[in-house]
Amino acid sequence: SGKRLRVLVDMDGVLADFEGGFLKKYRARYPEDPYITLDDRRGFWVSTQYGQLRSDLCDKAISIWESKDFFIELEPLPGGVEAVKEMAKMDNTDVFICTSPIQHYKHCPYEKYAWVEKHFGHDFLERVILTRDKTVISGDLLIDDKPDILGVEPKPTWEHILFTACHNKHLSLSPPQRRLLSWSDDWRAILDSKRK
Ligand code: UMP
Repeated sequence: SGKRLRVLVDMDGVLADFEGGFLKKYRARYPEDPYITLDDRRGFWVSTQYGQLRSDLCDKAISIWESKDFFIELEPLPGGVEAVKEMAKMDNTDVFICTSPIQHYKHCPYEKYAWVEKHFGHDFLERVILTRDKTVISGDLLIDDKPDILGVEPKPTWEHILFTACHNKHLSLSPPQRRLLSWSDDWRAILDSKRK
């Protein structure tokens, strides 16, 4: 059809290595405290699992991503920037980076824009959507590592494609939910499946 496809791509855990960046800085700042290896991560909320490990570790975990330079210094996940740049050049395709900033707004929103500028270029700032509620954003696809994406809109327009991450890799999906295993996986086929 002649209709354009709109793809929403999450940032943390999909384009930027939030989990790896967190663990590295947590261990550097709190070298005497226990930590959770990426292999042992379960559940979307890092702070919840650290709080279960030891109650004081919830606030220590939060202190890491509330710190200046946490978000800007995140490494890109393999193939993500290249895939999104390629997507953005495809015919009849509109791509947006759709990400939820933390409520501690001193550094995070600024650094998210700066990260996009650094890795995608200034023009891509037009493609950034910061929202705490992705259900009110319309699109055909939302590629996101969070298993449950809820908000005020009970029937979002997008199909959620679960991007595999350390914290969600053991989850069994209820059909017809689909996964993208990594950016080496066939993301083009997922886009094509929505163009029909
Ligand atoms: N985040 C937390 N607590 C956690 C893990 C992540 O507040 O335990 C933050 C980091 C990101 C946001 O800014 O949540 C996740 O945003 P999305 O990936 O859903 O866009």
